Amino acid sequence: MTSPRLRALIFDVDGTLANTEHAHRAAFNEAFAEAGLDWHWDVPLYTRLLEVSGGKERITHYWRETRGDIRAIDAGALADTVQHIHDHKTAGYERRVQEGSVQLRPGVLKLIESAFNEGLHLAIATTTSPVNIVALLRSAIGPAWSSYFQVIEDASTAPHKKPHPQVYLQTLQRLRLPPAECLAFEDSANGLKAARAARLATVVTPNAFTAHHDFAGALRILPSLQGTTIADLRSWHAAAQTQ
Ligand code: XBP
Ligand code: MG
Repeated sequence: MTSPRLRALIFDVDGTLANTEHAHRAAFNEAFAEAGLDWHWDVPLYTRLLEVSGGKERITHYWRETRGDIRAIDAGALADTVQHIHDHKTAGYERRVQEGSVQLRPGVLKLIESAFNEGLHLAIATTTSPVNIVALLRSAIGPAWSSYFQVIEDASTAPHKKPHPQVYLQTLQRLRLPPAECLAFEDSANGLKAARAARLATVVTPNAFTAHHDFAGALRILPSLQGTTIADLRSWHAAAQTQ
């Protein structure tokens, strides 16, 4: 029996396509100040908070874990307040991306273009908000960016955040492909867990916020996708099928 062919690449966004978390962190802190809160997420604290996927979930987690006053607020008011803060944060992040403070990681654009030209299906599976994807890829690739991607699953379509596999399972369902014919690309332990739970072989490219994470189960752990070719991916993918 021949081993499954590689037919699709599924990309995480934050930390994988681009190092975005410095801009997210700045946008969170700006939103806290705008809301009159004395909260400030420095790099060490944000690195820990990134273990909670999803900006709204991260805010709620921080509020619940570190500021006892959350217990006095009813659930509806809490959700409204978190949504308000997150809306301001998303606007601040979008502005920072449009001002050019976020670039694609080395090798990403070349790999996406090569994969597209070789007829591989491309997809995005992220826990970030849809406006953040548009801002990043429009700025990095141009207005035709969405023509590269057949499927996009994000925080608006997959409410269960990584390490839950929902975003990957929904991506595979929409691609109409088995996981054995795909490769996932991630930067974090939560992302790797989500992809592996969907039975996807996963290439990990850590970054400064995730270098200390446990990447057991990764197909490859690379400093970046610089120099990675489609032939490399096909070879790694084929070898993974025999394991
Ligand atoms: C990373 C996340 C997101 C971002 C912030 O997403 O967990 O929450 O940190 O974006 P991924 P939002 O690595 O899956 O792309 O505030 O829009 O959630
Ligand atoms: Mg990520």
